[in-house]
Amino acid sequence: MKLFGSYTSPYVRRVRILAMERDIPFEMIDSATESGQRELRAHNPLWKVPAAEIDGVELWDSHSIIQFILEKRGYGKLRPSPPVERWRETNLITVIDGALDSAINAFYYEKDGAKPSEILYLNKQKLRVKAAMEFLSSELNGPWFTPDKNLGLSEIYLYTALDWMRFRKTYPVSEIPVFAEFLEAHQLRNSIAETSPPG
Ligand SMILES: N[C@@H](CCC(=O)N[C@@H](CS)C(=O)NCC(=O)O)C(=O)O
Repeated sequence: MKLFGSYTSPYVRRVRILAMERDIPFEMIDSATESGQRELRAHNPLWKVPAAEIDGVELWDSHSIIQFILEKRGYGKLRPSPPVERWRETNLITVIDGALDSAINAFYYEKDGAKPSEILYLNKQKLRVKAAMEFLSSELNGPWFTPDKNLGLSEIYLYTALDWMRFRKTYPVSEIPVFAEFLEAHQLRNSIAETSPPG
């Protein structure tokens, strides 16, 4: 697999983790470099990462890439979506993605000097992150979302979102015991430790 992405993106990291878990070798095209960004734009009309080329197929979203890998390779030792609670996991993933989209959006606007006190929509983005994270913390049972106590997609997505928020200081993850415990419980797993954001 050819994977276009940055080493800091939480969306890219979920794909890197899954690829490692399912033994899929991949070549990273670093979109943070000028040439990598040029290549990304030539492959993906949205200019977003991750994008991938696998078996001659071009894919432009972490969900599509992950579903493609799971269809080809199965879940292996990962926890498949629970049949009974399948829609609950779908909703958890929607909330994780929504929180991340808003947190990333707010992060870049604030980096460019925007102030939440002056831009109502920026303030709403930050409040949405807070509401989503509170919901997610209430859905956890220790470091797991399901009684299975095995790593599944929702746990991988939450881990990568929390670690990005901690890294970019966009949400006080370490001050929330349930999230701090969650990160600590999973941090030593190979695929997680080896994909940590740099620095
Ligand atoms: N829904 C997409 C979201 C991807 C996304 O937002 N990626 C960010 C990086 S973390 C991006 O490429 N942003 C570039 C931009 O907005 O200009 C996915 O799941 O892959």
